[in-house]
Amino acid sequence: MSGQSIHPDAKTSVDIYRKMARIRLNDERFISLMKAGKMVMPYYSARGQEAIPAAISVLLTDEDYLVTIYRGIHDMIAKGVPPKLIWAELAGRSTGACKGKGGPMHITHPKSGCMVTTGVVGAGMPIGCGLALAAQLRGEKRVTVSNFGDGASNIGAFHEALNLASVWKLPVIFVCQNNRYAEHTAYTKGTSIERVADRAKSYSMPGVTIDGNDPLAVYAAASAAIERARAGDGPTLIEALTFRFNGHLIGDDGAYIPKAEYQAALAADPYPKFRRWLIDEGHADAASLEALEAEIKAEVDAAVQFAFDSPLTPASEINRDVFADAAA
Ligand SMILES: Cc1ncc(C[n+]2csc(CCOP(=O)(O)OP(=O)(O)O)c2C)c(N)n1
Ligand SMILES: [Mg+2]
Repeated sequence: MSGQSIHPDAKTSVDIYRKMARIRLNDERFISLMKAGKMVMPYYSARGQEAIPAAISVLLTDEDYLVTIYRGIHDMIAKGVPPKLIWAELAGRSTGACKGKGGPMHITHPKSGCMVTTGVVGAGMPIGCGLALAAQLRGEKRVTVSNFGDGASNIGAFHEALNLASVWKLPVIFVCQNNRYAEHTAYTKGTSIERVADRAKSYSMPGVTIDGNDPLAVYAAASAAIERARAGDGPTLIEALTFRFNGHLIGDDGAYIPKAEYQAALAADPYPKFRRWLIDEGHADAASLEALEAEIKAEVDAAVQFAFDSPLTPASEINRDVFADAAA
């Protein structure tokens, strides 16, 4: 783990790990039920990227806003969207976060601050600016964390959003989860600049590149960015280097990724590494982490049960929540 100046204390470190475990165990169950034919959906696994939202979200409250993308269930779980509402949403049940009408790519849950999930690459960043502007105009202290991928940093909306956020000093943290691929295109084949974070210079804001697999590095960078946003000093761009372990979406065998690169990325798995660090630092012992994981497994079991015990969303719901004047 890197030697950063702002460290999470022992309790916060275990909280980060708990969030990482919750992300991982839910992700593994989604995939196993898909492979068993019990869930049918486009699923963009973020396994491998879990340290990023886990370490950021311990610094946020429910009042703070989250914007994320189709590969964003890890962001939602970390922010506090109850997994049972996510499971029911993915299974198309009326008890889901969006009554089963959003599916895996369009979940919102304002209660926990999860405001937008978009499948349109880059589209979330201007919306993040809007949320941040609303908070600024109301004189609220809340910040907006807007997540996106490396590919999205080549979309016009990224540049427009960063420019506006800087001009208006909006309380927003742009988090580029750079997993080295955009669909099947390697970073260097689609991006002209070596580091996404260097683009921050064009928009007069701090830009940092960090190891997104190191929760301590993420925590330190996010602390500084959140503090700056809350103080009214404006936005920050964080580029968190990471890797997605399960291809673009389930069914993608990753054949376009050089084998050595894949192996090295798997060897840098943030999950066992952080687990080892917690034990080495004396923040937890193996038995307590096993108990924590058993607790989360039981939580996943209950969420799966809740989803499959819930009624499918009826066709009569189709127009409700779509138009402001939809019939009750
Ligand atoms: C505006 C737009 N263009 C293209 C697509 C097709 N598309 C879906 S995902 C994706 C790759 C995005 O990669 P990145 O931003 O790195 O995010 P990642 O999937 O790696 O998390 C593309 C091009 C889209 N959904 N929206
Ligand atoms: Mg990517």
